[in-house]
Amino acid sequence: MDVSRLGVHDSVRAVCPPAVLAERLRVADADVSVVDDDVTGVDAVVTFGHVDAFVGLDWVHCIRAGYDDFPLDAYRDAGTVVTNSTGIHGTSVGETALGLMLSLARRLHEYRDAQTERSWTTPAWDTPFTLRDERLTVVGLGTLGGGIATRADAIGMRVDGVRRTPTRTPHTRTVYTPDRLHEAVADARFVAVAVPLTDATRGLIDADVLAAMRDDAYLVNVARGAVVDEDALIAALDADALAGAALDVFETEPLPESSPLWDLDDVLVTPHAAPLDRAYPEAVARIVRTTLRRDDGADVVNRVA
Ligand code: NDP
Ligand code: 7N6
Repeated sequence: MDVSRLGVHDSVRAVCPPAVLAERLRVADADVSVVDDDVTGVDAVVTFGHVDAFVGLDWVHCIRAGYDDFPLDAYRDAGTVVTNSTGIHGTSVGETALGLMLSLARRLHEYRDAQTERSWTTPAWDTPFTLRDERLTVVGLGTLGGGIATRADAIGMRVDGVRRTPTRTPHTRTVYTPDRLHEAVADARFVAVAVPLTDATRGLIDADVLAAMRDDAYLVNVARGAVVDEDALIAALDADALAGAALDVFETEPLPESSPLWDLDDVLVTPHAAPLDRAYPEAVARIVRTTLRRDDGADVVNRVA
């Protein structure tokens, strides 16, 4: 890609200081600067979020895997190439999801809560369990789902998955297509959601899917809040039709102070932080540098528009 002036948009501060990412990109053959919403001085931007002024630039690189809030048709109409950062979150989100499942099974969150009260408290004898041999269904088996499946398999969980392409992926036993979602979740102790937010996945985990899950099952959502019907989830938790949940993403972010999710014992709330990692800027920079070096007309990496 022939880019001589590359902007790093302020919004990347959601994962690292913009200057840090700019520094990583300076090794590329382009003039790199940190920019706000005024992008008149650059040909391309590396950004966390969409800004209308980006439409019409040569290239916009999103430092996230999810680009559901980017108006792709507008970018296409303007001839702006858009790329994303899928491929870099398998280890970080995989480890976070495993950590959340371990906390729920081994009751680690309870111990930390008790510690803040200086209270030496053990749980009811029959609440802790081990993840070994427990069933996990991962909905979406790409970078995130693969990262979760790999780590769950490594500690002896029995991993199934759901994706549109009906082929098995490493570390999974059975792969279901979305039309068999109810069957896929029915026996799982954990259901981990790792699909992109699209028209097909909005509200995918609805009241019916939650009802198809075991009463002692936990929902883990590291994808996008709107993939899960949050009211239906809260109702299922209130009715003890689910054991709990670990949620990194929400329909409204930050999660409003009034949300009942904050107060539920077996709900772990993390602030859309599952992939945070000091290595994040370098991982993004590797993708961007690869595309910057392409002058052979080959497809740019991770192109979504
Ligand atoms: P990938 O493109 O690598 O994987 C997406 C997977 O979802 C593929 O296995 C795809 O398989 C499957 N899929 C797509 N549509 C459906 C559907 N309708 N039903 C079932 N499966 C489906 O994306 P990533 O793993 O990199 O990221 C996934 C999403 O996770 C991102 O779009 C983003 O929204 C979110 N994310 C959240 C993070 C966080 O901070 N919590 C961090 C990173 C990502 P197939 O094509 O065969 O269906
Ligand atoms: C960074 C989150 C993604 O889609 O939502 C994530 O990649 C990024 C804090």
